[in-house]
Amino acid sequence: MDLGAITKYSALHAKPNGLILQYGTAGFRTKAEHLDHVMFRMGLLAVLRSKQTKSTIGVMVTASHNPEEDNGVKLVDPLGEMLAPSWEEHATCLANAEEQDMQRVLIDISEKEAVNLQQDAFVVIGRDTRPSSEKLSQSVIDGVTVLGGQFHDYGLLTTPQLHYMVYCRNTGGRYGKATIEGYYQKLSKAFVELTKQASCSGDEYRSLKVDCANGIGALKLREMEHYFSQGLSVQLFNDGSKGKLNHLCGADFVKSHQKPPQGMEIKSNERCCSFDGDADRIVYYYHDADGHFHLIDGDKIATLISSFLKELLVEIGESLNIGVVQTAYANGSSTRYLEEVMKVPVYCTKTGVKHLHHKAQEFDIGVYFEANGHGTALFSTAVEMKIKQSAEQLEDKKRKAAKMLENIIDLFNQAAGDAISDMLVIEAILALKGLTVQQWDALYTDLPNRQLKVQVADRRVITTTNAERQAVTPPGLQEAINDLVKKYKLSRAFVRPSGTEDVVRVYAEADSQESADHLAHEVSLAVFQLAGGIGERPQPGF
Ligand code: NG1
Ligand code: ZN
Repeated sequence: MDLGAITKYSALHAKPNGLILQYGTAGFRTKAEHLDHVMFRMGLLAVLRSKQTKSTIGVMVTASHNPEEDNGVKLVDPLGEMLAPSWEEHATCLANAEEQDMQRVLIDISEKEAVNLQQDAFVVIGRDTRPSSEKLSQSVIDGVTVLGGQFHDYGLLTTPQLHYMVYCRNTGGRYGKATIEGYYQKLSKAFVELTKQASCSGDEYRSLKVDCANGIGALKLREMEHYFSQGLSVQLFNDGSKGKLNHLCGADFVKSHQKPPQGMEIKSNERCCSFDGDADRIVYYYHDADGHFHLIDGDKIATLISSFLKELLVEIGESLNIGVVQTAYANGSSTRYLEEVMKVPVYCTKTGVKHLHHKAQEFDIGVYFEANGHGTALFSTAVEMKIKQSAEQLEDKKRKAAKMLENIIDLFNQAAGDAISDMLVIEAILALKGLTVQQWDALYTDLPNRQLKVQVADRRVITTTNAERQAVTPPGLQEAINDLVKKYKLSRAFVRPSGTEDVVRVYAEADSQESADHLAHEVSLAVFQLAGGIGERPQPGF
């Protein structure tokens, strides 16, 4: 380590005094102007992690669905996963070290993790379309270079594309080529082969409106469009040419407001979807003939996908174990449908895709989705081999099903939830099954629900257990929630501290929207009273 050079460069990316940030579920996220030192230091940390794992490490500069003024950064581990927990702690320590302590913290991390400093390091970098992202990713590069790491800057990428690049580079090219064309070709080839099997044709099945949140998804979808245009025609909205990133549009807006994005004309029964700002989330929706808006969230996406995979397995005659992984935010109707009708086992983990991803790896086929539309399906290597063999050996109908499954395996981004990849999977399944968006929506009816936020002095006073479905502290809160839930039919409610915002999140569902709204409000009041609410008391009405 050239300590002199580190000190010199670090001073050019000086930390504002007293600023404390936490590496949360999605890395660091805050106002862009506070992040320069964090970026430089994450460049340093990525080099250490790369040396330790003897693998390529990714650094993504994005704040996903947050407002345009925010930014963020997260590190991507060798197989495309989120950073290992002990390194998240190192990231927090390094980001918060005052200028004079930074070197010591860096040396401490190397020693604790037994990093061989002589080892080569390679880091790949991607960024979203925020005005602040280019300069911030340059600060990451400064950090990488000052520690002697090699790097490749991919420039503008969706978050899942960066995960894909990392995965490809660390699997010797077996998974795919670590280039943007490699990504487009791999996915499009699988999609086009898959949709060739569909008997239904016509524009109804083959056209889709996409709200790109004025983000990177628009750029990448436009580049990719002609690769898959024989199977699907996409019409892009909120493509960044005028509107502001994530403002009144995008998957997070549509999901949380349960209404369509601005800037998109929707005719009745047209199939529409929204990406978020870094294109790792997707939700679908449509207007029915009466002009009512219907949201098809991550839970219904998981249901469509897992049902289809199960059907294919039955056709091939393979009894592989398939599991669906959700969080406490999954709509109760989806869990019931999957378990009771589909007979697919469902598991609940804490919020944050790393928890879902981890759990999904326990199955031959693990489908995981957050209700907000972030998810994918994972296939074990053994399953992939088995399916490839079946596709060679089986006869006629079985062979066709095995071929489809083979294409689906290629189409899913195994490294991360990916809006583009999920969109193509969904479009293929709808075409193959001849399902309209309304028929898909009709699989089950969502229980009305409401999500609220409560401001408290210190959200860490709330601790939870049972995959965040029960509060352990503060004392009395869970009892209060239990009493409130009893007042409503088909009801459920829970609270948890957000990992990405300084708020406590409240979720409630019940047999009617009115009940869900009331319950959510009453639970908010309980949080406000028992967990140190600040500011104005939560008011009823939304
Ligand atoms: P927090 O702020 O911890 O609730 C949110 C989402 C997560 C996940 C992360 C990362 C909800 C309720 N929470 O986390 O699912 O996507 O952001 O972006 O949607
Ligand atoms: Zn995102």
